[in-house]
Amino acid sequence: MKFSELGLDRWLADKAGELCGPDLSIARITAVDRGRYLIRDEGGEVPAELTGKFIHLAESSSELPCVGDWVCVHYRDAAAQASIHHLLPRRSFLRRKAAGRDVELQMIAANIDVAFIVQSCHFDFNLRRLERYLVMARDGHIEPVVLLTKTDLVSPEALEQLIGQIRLMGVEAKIVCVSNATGAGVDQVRALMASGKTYCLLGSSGVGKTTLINRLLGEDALETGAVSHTGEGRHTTTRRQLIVLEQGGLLIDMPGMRELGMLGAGEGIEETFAHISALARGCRYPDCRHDSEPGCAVRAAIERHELSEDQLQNYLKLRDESEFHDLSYMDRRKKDKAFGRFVHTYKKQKDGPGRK
Ligand SMILES: Nc1nc2c(ncn2[C@@H]2O[C@H](COP(=O)(O)OP(=O)(O)OP(=O)(O)O)[C@@H](O)[C@H]2O)c(=O)[nH]1
Ligand SMILES: [Mg+2]
Ligand SMILES: [Zn+2]
Repeated sequence: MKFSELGLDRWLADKAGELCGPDLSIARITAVDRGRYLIRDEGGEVPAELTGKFIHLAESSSELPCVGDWVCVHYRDAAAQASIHHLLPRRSFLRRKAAGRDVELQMIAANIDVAFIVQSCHFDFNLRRLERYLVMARDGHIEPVVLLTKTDLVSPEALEQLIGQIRLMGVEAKIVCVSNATGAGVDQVRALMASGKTYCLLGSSGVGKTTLINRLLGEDALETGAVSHTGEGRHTTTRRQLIVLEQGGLLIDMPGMRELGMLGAGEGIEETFAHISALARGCRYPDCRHDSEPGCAVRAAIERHELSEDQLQNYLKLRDESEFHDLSYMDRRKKDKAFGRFVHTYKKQKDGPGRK
C-alpha cells in the first residue's frame, strides 16, 4: 500500500521531509490505546511508543499523537517496533472539551477530509446534537456530511420530514440516507469516498457506525452491539481505529460520544451559524445580544420568520459555552505551564492503573 493511498498528500510530504530528515521514517497512527500506539506505513502495521523526549517536550495532551496523525519514527527490533520522535502538523482535526468537569482539550482524530455525522432516524435524531457535531467538524476544517441511518425503521414520509427539519436549520451539508439492514444507500456512501482520503464516523452509541463499516468492508470484521428498547447503544466500540478500505479510502471508527462540550470552537460556531453571524453584522450595537436591544437585525429576521427562535438560542448557548470554557482553559494553561504539571499527569496516566 502506497503512502498516497494512506492519505499522504503533498503538503504533509513536504512537512515530513523537513521534520523526519534522513534518519527517521514517516508513518501514520492507526490506533491509540493509552500510551500505546499502532502505526502504519507502506509495509504494514507495527506497535510504537513515544520517546521520553517527545513526552517531555509536549505541553498539553493535544500535542500527543492521535488516530490519523502522521509521525516521524525510528524502527527497532528488525522493524517489529517503532519509537515516535516527532508529530507532523495537522491539516485538519477533531477535538472537543474532555468529558466531565475538566476544562481540557481532547484531540480525537486528525487529518480527516470528511466527517460523516451519523444519526439514526429511529430514537436518536436530535437537531441540537447535530449542530454540535457540525460545529466540531467546521472548527477542525473538515467537511461534514450528514448520514441518517436505520431508514428501514421509519416510513418514507417520516424520513422526508426529518430531512426537511435539517434543511430548515440552514444546514447545507450533503444528507445521505442509509439502511444497514437492507443495504439501501450504502452505495451512495461508497460513491462519496475516494482513494487516499480519510473519513470518520461521528455519532452516538448504537446508531450503526460500525455496522456501516462492516457493510463497506463486505464482511463482519468489527464488533457491533444490539441497542436497548429505547434505541440506546451499549458503547460496543471502545477505541478509535483507522481502517483501510479495499476500494480505496480510509475510515476512522469511533466510540459513540456522550458529551460534546465546546472549547476553542468559536470559529466553527460562526461558520456553522454563518447566516446568524451575517445578520448580526447589521445590528446597531456591535456587542448586541439579540435580546431586546433596539436596532437588532437578528430579532428583525425572527419577526420576518427567516430565522427560528430555537436556532438563535442554540447559537447563543454554544457561543457562551465556548467562551466560558476558553477563559478557564487559558487560565489553567498558564498555571500548568508555570508548574510543569502536564508531563507529570501524562506519566501518571500512562503508568498507573489508568482509564480509557
Ligand atoms: N434496523 C437497523 N438496525 C441497524 C442499522 N444499522 C445498525 N443497526 C443495528 O444497531 C445496533 C448498533 O449498531 P453498531 O454498528 O454497533 O452501532 P455503533 O454506532 O457502532 O455504536 P458504538 O460502537 O456503541 O458507538 C446493531 O444491533 C446493529 O445491527 C440499520 O440501518 N437498521
Ligand atoms: Mg461501533
Ligand atoms: Zn442583534
